[in-house]
Amino acid sequence: MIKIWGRITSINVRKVVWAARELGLEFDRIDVGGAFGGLDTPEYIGMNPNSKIPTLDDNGYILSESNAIVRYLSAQYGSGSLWPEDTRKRGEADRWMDWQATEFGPASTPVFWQLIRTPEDKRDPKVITDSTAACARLGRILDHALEGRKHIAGDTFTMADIIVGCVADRWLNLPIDRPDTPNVRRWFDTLAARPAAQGILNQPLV
Ligand SMILES: N[C@@H](CCC(=O)N[C@@H](CS)C(=O)NCC(=O)O)C(=O)O
Repeated sequence: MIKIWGRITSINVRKVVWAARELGLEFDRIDVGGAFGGLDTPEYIGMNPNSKIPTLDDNGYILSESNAIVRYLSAQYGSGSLWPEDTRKRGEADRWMDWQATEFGPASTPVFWQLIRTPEDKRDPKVITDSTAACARLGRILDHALEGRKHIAGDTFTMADIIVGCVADRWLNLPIDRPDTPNVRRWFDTLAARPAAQGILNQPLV
């Protein structure tokens, strides 16, 4: 049995649940983190030393770090679909997954926290402005990459669309100014229409 630990409101848990659904895997998701708590127990820290979500348990194989989990599930259960067999196509998918983890994810977190998780009277306008501008720059980069491309790593849907799609979801649904990015919008709308993405994309931000 596959178990996924983490509340579904987490962007990083959503990546893993979406990937598992795309792969047609049966799994149990256990609510921990946020108001559910449960991340500080010795048992949980034994699985995830950072006390974060998500954590995967695939029949006793324990893995943390959302992008690593999506890579593992894709390689293990989705060779030739989520996991590109062609090494150059996989390189392309990998680079956008790393770009999410090191660029767009960190750039979008401050404005997300300010507008969604910080009371209005405690917000810092400069943090909001700077983070919004950083996201706009990265959104334009993504838009340029998607010019003439159906998906992030080429013509077919791969693990990279899940990872970048989750951060694009956050960006497109935040109440902030955004540049016009028609390629991002066209690509994102195809992701949001996928059966496995229902309840994952275009959900209320909390
Ligand atoms: N690099 C980690 C980051 C994990 C992370 O920051 N998770 C957040 C939720 S998105 C968390 O555990 N927050 C504490 C909580 O939900 O209680 C990953 O990608 O898995």
